[in-house]
Amino acid sequence: ELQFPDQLNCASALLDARVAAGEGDRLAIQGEGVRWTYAQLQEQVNRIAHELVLGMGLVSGNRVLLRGANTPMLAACWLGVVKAGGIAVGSMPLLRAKELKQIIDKAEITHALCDARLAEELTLARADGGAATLREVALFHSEAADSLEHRAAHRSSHFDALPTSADDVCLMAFTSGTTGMPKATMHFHRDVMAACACWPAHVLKPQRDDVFIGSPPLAFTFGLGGLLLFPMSVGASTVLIEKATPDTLPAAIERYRATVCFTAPTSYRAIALAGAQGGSAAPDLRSLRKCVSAGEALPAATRKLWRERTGIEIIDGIGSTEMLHIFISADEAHARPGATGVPVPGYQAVVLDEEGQPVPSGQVGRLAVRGPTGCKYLADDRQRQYVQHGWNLTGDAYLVDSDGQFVYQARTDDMIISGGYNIAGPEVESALLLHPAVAECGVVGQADDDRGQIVKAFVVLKPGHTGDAAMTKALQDFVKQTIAPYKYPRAIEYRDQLPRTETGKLQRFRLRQPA
Ligand code: 3UK
Repeated sequence: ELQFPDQLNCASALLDARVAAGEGDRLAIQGEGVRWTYAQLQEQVNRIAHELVLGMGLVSGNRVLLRGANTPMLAACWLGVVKAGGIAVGSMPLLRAKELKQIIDKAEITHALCDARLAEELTLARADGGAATLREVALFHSEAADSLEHRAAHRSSHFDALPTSADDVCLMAFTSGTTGMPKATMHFHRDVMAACACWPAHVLKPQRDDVFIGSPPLAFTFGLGGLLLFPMSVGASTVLIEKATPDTLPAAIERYRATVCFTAPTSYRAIALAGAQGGSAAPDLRSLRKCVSAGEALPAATRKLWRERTGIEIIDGIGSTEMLHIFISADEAHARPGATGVPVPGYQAVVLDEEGQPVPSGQVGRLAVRGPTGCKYLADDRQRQYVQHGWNLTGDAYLVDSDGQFVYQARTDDMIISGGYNIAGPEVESALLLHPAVAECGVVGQADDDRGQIVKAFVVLKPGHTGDAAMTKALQDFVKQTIAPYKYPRAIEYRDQLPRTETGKLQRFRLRQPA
């Protein structure tokens, strides 16, 4: 049972505690042209907190929009907002004015800290009196005299954290919202500390000398935990780079001698495949010690490719914005290809049928979890569907196998029902990815008069292969030999690339729409 004091400010508990423990000289954050120790980070955070309170009139509980690609400055803003008693509301860098306006209205945002290079969409969101709750905006990464850096530089580097209570909200994270309006999930100061005390402590087991790196935006809780909160919780350091794509991440790992990497399954696959072609020119990834995958299911073929490229067994984990971070996972020693793992200590998980009763092992049902973090939507009717009897009902279909391993099937609304069979698209994808000609693929159900739905695969081929009838036949035969034959894709369409979110998730709803 995790115990926290009634008065708790997580930014202070993570940052000030390090400096107080005499670790101020240790490296905390690196980025393009930036290398801050914990003491330097604390100074910057304190100046920003002061500017928020004294210059921008922030009071406890105000919601502050954070907008920027991953940089040390964005991280300092997150900590400054929370230390000042505000609520940090992240936003994905690619969001447009319309989406920003929705977030500002929904979360009743009063203040914004925004990277000057991304200011345009925010300005557009405020045009014609839009986003009216937003009163104060400060821009950073700008030379202007009124930039956040300049304003903060005049403020004191000492700031006592607001004495927030453990169950004050400190973070509002928006779900990606593939259907309907984005939902805002709320998390308390205690949730942040609980997330640091569960999965990292029991599964990742980072060390003080680790150098974290990766691609997920800080606006995505996978990135916020993996690239900011978890390294701080052990006094390790983190590297925040703006564009961590499969093209740039390997070179950054080499340059910063990173030891712990967080990214999505497709990114591991793309890096491994490029490395296989690059020969001796491929970046040196030997500094890596631990690699974490989340966001979507990790195909067995990707796990294997990565092991061949780096010798590292990927740590898979399922987490969600609602639960804050990872709740089912397996460390390197317990990793099993095709399975996500077992509940992280502190969490319980069960697989339920339509009536909410646990299903026998081996049967597919809806995954329900509970633990020290959980779902609390901001003003949303979907709350009572998501949380029932204390259990968080995820939208994921899972089964538990005879070893007690949780095996991902599909999003419950992505299950393909074809000729009376339930078919999980990701299983067909995993089979296709084992074929040497396939670079990437996505499998969805396509309406069909005869069968209700048929399995349709969208395939990106590796260079040097052609998507012709012979290839289609070869891929179909391959799937029939790899998994139960009835699951084979009756239709295959070739694409140059697949639609993905900023977090690396395949956008299946876009594959389902006619081109
Ligand atoms: C899917 C996975 C299979 C699953 C997230 C780690 O992805 C995160 O949060 P989101 O709210 O999406 C949650 C949904 O994504 N998913 C995530 N990880 C896995 N499916 N295997 C996995 N390992 O459908 C889940 O319901 O965007 C992940 C930490 C924090 C996060 N927010």
